[in-house]
Amino acid sequence: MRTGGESDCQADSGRVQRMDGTGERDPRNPHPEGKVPLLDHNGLLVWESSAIMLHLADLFPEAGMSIPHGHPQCGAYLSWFAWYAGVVEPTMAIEAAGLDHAVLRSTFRSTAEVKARLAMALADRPYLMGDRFTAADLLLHSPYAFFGKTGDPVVDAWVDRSAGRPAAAFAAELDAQKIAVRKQKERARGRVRFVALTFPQGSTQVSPLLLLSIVS
Ligand SMILES: N[C@@H](CCC(=O)N[C@@H](CS)C(=O)NCC(=O)O)C(=O)O
Repeated sequence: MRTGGESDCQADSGRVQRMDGTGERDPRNPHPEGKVPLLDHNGLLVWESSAIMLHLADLFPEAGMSIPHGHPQCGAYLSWFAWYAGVVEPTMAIEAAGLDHAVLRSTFRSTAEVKARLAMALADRPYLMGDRFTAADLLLHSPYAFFGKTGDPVVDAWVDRSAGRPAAAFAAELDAQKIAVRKQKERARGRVRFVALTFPQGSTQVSPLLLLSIVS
């Protein structure tokens, strides 16, 4: 893992528009919708947490975070990423908005069904893909590490396992440092950070574990 110094990965901060109307789109942010996270890999832009994680996990196979094509588990591995974007985030947003409609329930299901699905997947294994922590765990556990656990003992134990890794502490420390620097520089109201990871030309030495800092 690279922790700074000669690191060839750069995490940039900036402003985003908040849900409550405060904040503003940052003209320096190349995300097509002005959102975060965004990965800039030698000019290749990748947006959406799922796509960013898949890309980085594939880019650094030596980190052991991905399941390659052709592997018997690659179908499940890929599906968890799409399920996060297509089911987990929408159900959380629908619940937060207090909405209930047959179309929404049928299309996305509910946060309770998401929790039950995770509990079923984790009933006989410590991580989604078995004994090994992968980028699927990194992505899927993140909302619960950030917004609060589920109350289901199996799922919550997995959240603790996933959030308790040294890389999570590293990412939290990185975040804390960046927030401290930002607070010193900029005290204007309604300004929050965006984080874009930038890989200079030809870089190969960046750990995908840094990703936690941009999803949390
Ligand atoms: N599904 C997207 C969600 C991205 C997203 O909504 N990010 C929020 C911050 S958590 C944001 O950038 N909000 C600013 C805005 O909506 O303009 C992902 O996983 O990348």
